[in-house]
Amino acid sequence: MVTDNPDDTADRQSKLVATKRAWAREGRLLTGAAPSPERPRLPPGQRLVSNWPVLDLGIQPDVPLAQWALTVDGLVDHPFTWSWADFQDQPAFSDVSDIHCVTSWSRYDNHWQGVSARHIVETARPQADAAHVILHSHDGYITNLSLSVFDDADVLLATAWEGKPLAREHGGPVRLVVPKVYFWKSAKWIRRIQFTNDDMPGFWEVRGYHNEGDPWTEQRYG
Ligand SMILES: Nc1nc2c(c(=O)[nH]1)N[C@H]1C(S)=C(S)[C@@H](COP(=O)(O)O)O[C@H]1N2
Ligand SMILES: [Mo]
Repeated sequence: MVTDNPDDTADRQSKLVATKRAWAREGRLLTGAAPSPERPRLPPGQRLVSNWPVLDLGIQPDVPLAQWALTVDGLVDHPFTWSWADFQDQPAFSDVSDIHCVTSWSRYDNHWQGVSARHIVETARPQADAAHVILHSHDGYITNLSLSVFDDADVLLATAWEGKPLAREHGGPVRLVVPKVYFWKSAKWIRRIQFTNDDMPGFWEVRGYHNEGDPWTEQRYG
């Protein structure tokens, strides 16, 4: 793994983390609006952007395809590790979905290509007691989802966005995309998908952010 400017990175990272923890303490951006019966496309407190901001801890790992691997393990009948070539052999999946980031920007109509989460689930075959999915990334980032949120028709491991290979700054070669929850749950530079019985709150979830992160009920902090 190659890291850009490690000195800057540590500094930026601690400032960003301090700011985002303060937002959580203050309940910043919460509208307190009553949930509307029919779900609007734009969740409460969000604003639409047309660019695509980059948000991470300042470490953007360089993962050469020759070294790239994805491990799927934990409470599954069929744990496996795929090389990049193995990943390319999986059924292709594409979808169009919206991004909602907890820092209040949303971006509509992102065209994704990759491998569906449902294909991962079908291949790995989670055991009856598997209830959570823990996502591990090359920058040390961890986030968690309930299995039912991961196992949804619009969730994928994305390798391309708008027809082009996913840029490194956005999590390339492969990132998770989970459209129905805030974007911090969409792990960039993913390397391991672990199925568990016990939940394991991740980087932001232990720093004041909500465990589930539903944008329509403003599960920003918790
Ligand atoms: N590995 C990893 N994944 C991550 C993050 C990170 O720091 N590391 N940041 C999360 C956050 S807070 C957001 S909003 C989105 C941002 O993705 P983008 O930079 O492609 O917009 O990635 C999420 N996934
Ligand atoms: Mo975020």
